[in-house]
Amino acid sequence: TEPALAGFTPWPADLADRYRAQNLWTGETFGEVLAARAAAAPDRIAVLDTANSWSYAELHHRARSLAAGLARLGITPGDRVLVQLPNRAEFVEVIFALFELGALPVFCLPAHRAAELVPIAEAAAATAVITCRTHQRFDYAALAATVRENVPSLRHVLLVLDEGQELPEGARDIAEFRDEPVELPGPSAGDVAFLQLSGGSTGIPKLIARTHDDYLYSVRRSAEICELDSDTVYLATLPVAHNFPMSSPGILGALWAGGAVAMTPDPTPATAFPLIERFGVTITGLVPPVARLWTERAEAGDTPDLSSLRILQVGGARCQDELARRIGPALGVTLQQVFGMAEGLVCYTRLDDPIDVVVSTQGRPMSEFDQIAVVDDNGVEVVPGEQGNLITQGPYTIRGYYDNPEADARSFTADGWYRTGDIVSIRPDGNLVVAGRAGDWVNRGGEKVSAEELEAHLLEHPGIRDAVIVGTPDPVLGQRICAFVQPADPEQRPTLTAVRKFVRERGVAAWKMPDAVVVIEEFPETGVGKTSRKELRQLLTEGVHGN
Ligand code: J2J
Repeated sequence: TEPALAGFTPWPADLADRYRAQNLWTGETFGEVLAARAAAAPDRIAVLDTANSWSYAELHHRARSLAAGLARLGITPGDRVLVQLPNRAEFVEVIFALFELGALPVFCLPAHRAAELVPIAEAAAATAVITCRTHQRFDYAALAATVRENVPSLRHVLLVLDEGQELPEGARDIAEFRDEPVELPGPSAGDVAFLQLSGGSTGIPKLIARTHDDYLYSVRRSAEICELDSDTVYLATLPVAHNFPMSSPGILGALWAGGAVAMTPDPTPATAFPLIERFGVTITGLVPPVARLWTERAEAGDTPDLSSLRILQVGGARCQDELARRIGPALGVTLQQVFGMAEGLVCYTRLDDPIDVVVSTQGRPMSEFDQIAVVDDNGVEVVPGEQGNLITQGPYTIRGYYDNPEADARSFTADGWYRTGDIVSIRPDGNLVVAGRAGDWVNRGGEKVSAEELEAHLLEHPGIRDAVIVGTPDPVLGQRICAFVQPADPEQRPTLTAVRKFVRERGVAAWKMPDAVVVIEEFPETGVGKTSRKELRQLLTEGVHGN
């Protein structure tokens, strides 16, 4: 059966047949997986947050009950529903209710505002939004109302309310829709399960349609690689709607394995460390800036008991070797690097890899059916080991964005490979090293400087805690090199002269010397906690100047 959703680009039939024949695509849906786990171990804990502890039976009942209520409200299979919730138990209830019903969650981040949500809702032609009343003093209900005013297809605003919170006019409380469960036809495994958002999009948002079949395969394979089982407690530390904490192996991997999902409302050590102790967390995933915070906190000593934590994953942006070396010893964990993308391909270092692989590479594809190639700007494969553009296809990598032919023309080759936009090299042992984004090069008068490479040098400076390199316009050179640095000690601000001297003494080519150093206390972040180069460039155009 072919998926019915218009705007979805299916896999070529021969490949789809092969993925089914090899039992990569098993024909199961997320709703069926939850039903099976609830039948096998009804009393086992499925979801934990600071306010709730739900068994598999309870989660399953809640999902079926809310699915019935949403159907009564008029939400139908195939409808798109924006879900904008912080890390809390109801997130899991809501997405499984939508899966039961065959409606498609559109995974928005708590950091998104109207400028992001309106185009997303339009591109998805969403009919409803499910969000909370407030979180960290931001009024999400008001934001949802704004989105509804601007997007004609959007009819319903549904809110998860806390004790004592009032329902604003025009919105409904999801508690009113926890009906008696009913039999629903439900989706089939080849159907699109949800829409995920592409990382760096400008203009029309790039929506990523993933099917139950393809996504479940990636979740299952990820859970195997991370050795999850029913004793697993996965802590969702990053915003849970992001593809990494969702599926690599994330909350869905933990549930697939019959383990528990725990939620932290924010990723700071002050909040997350006590929750690790309280819930007995065994695995979590972080972006590098958060991993740095955790490592520094642990190195300082006197933390809650973190001994249950066995695996710490780092991904989403390049983890510098310098930080990677410190994580395992500081936190008493096995480090795993994860290089993935919402479009599909996910690479992992394996738990038994030698330390050199874990510290210096971003791992290798999770599946033997993933195909990867490194090509030059003309699409010709580079000499093995050389850097180039990573392209990929496989059993869980999309063949096109949702209803976006323009983006497809840029991001996919004629024969359907996804152009990741990442510059990588593949080592003889098969592990990938990410050198940067195709765009993260400063082109200084024709001399190209990898931002990542220069950042790695700056991080070796004892006075620098973290560093981000961006190119800034220059009338003569085209671009010049600006180094944003966070000082290790706020009283000791590194100067341009000192930084240049340091880099030069490390034996780095003269044309890679920073032209400016800007000291700032905090880096602006994208919704998921990655440092935002875009906003740093914006800061420069707004007149922040270096020395
Ligand atoms: C360098 N760059 C990385 C890494 C992602 C697991 C993990 C991460 C994501 C994710 C994900 C990187 N080193 N370790 O979806 O399932 C950059 C690359 C990539 C882009 C994708 C998952 N890990 N990146 O980050 O869709 O540039 O997915 O193409 O948000 O992040 O971003 P996103």
